[in-house]
Amino acid sequence: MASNDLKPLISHLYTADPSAHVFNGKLYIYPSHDIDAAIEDNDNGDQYAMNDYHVFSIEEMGGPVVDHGVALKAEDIPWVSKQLWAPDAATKNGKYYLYFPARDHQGVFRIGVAVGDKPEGPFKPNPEPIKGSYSIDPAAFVDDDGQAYLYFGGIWGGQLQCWRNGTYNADDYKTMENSSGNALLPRVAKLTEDMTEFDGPIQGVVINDPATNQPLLADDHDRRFFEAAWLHKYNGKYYFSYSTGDTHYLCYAIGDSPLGPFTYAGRIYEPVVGWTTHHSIAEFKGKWYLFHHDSSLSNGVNHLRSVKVREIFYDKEGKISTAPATA
Ligand code: FUB
Repeated sequence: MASNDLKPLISHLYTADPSAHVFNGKLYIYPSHDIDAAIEDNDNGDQYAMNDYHVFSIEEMGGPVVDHGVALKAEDIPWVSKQLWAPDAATKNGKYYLYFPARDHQGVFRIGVAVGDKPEGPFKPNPEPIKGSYSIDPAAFVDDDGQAYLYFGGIWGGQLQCWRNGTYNADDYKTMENSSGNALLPRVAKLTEDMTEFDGPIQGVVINDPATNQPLLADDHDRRFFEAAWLHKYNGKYYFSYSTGDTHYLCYAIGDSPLGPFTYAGRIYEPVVGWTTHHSIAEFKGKWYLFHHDSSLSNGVNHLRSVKVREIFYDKEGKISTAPATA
């Protein structure tokens, strides 16, 4: 189990799935806003019944966390029926973009985008989801050359298994994930210059086993992708990190291109209190941080989570550790 001694960053609300970015020298956190809708836990994730987003900011690590209030709510998004799950944000062309997954009126998860003039919002949602989008957990990455990418996907309740062939097949929901062969791949697509549509095809994000240089297998539950994609860049390399879901690890893989392939590189974090684990990684004022959540504040209620942060470190080979290198 990961250390649970960290204090939640936010304790007046339940928050989860923190996506952290530095905009204009300030650290912003875009989390899910957990609520108790009195729905019993199931593998479909119905208990995660969130219906708005708050944005938070921090001037100095360890200093006060400012809640900027509601930045977007479900009732203002025409295509959404329910479940505003893990969001992310990006900036380009002087605008700020909030990417979010939710179920449409047919119960299918799609990814929407909302646009604002300030990092904290408010954000105005586009009336339709991103064309061709599906599943959950969008994570945006803008490379140094200005090209933006959106990573996404989540199996089980996140419905990625319904999109094996690029079109929605509701019957595939019950298989939850591949039972043999290669693991289901997270997805990535380039974003258009205006950041609101996919530019080109959706591609699978290949995570290779370093021992075989072949994709990770479906039965490798300790290492295969489940949900919570995140992409960051360190020393010219691309780090793709994610949750292994039912084995509750945060893992990462390293590659030479934002489109992959990536090579599995290890675990960042051990299981926390609560079923889900979901994170982001950001550099702020010269230090690197892992933002994540656990359910310790709610005494273990899976859908009532709290965002936490801890510093992380890289060794000489670029491997990530939660402890400083000793030599
Ligand atoms: O918060 C709802 C879902 O739980 C997220 O989309 C997943 O990543 C998991 O944290």
